[in-house]
Amino acid sequence: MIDYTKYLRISKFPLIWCAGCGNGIVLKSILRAIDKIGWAKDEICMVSGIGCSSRTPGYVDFNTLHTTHGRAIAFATGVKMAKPELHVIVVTGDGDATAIGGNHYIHAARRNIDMTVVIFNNNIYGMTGGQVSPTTPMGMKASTAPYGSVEASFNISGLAEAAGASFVARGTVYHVFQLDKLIERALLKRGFSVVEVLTPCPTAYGRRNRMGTGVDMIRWQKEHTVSVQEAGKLTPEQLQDKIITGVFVDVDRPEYVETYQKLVQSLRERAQKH
Ligand SMILES: Cc1ncc(C[n+]2csc(CCOP(=O)(O)OP(=O)(O)O)c2C)c(N)n1
Ligand code: SF4
Repeated sequence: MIDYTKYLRISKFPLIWCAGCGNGIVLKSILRAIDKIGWAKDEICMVSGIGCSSRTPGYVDFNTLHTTHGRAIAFATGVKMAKPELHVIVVTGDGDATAIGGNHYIHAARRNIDMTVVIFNNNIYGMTGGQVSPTTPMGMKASTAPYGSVEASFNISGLAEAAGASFVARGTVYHVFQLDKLIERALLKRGFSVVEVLTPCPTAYGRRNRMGTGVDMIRWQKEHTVSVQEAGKLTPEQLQDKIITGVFVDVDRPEYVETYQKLVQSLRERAQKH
């Protein structure tokens, strides 16, 4: 059994997350994956933007950066370029990563820079009280959509896949054993890896949409998700109200820092010859 306290900044507790919030489940899943891999704390840099989920680096005893809203991947890119030996992990919300930070998200995937982005997708802006986010499903309520959102929502895993990420997976806090494995695989993948985690926000999303307690919302995940393997056997009608989980992409592509360093090296050698 893992000793979580080894990885936590106990002085920062109690944490700010509401009762029934799924963020703590994701945090523990990340810690179990790191513990299994066996990385030393100082080999890791965890970066976040702003949001409830983005408070995560405050609670862990790695090298950590709590940056500005939407800019976690941009800061993480700088860290990885300056210190390629670090294992860079970004923890971010659906709003942070795909609204204000959407541009950084797609271009980091396109570059295939070696980092892992764990997106806590609670379908809402939790920290600021429940504004609509790019993943709020159409028809669901938010403080800025009191009659239901009229916008189509993003498939944020699909977006990373289309943009060129090396590893893309979606899990839930209900399927926690699967989540541990998805995060472990993403951390070990060389290149840009994404794990989208569906996690309940009972306070800003569930309450407004009458989804019950955090436990009810986790039960909802159990009933409304199917694995990629199962999905292949279902008709479009059967899939209509289902969210697909599992690994969508696991490919090897040239990694950005390595490609950049090779270029620098070849230019240095050329300069020495002349
Ligand atoms: C430039 C800027 N714009 C807006 C904000 C306000 N703000 C802080 S967190 C946040 C939304 C966070 O939502 P999300 O990323 O989904 O994370 P969650 O809180 O749901 O985990 C916003 C709009 C800010 N801090 N900075
Ligand atoms: S507002 Fe939502 S996301 Fe934020 S801590 Fe509370 S339950 Fe979690």
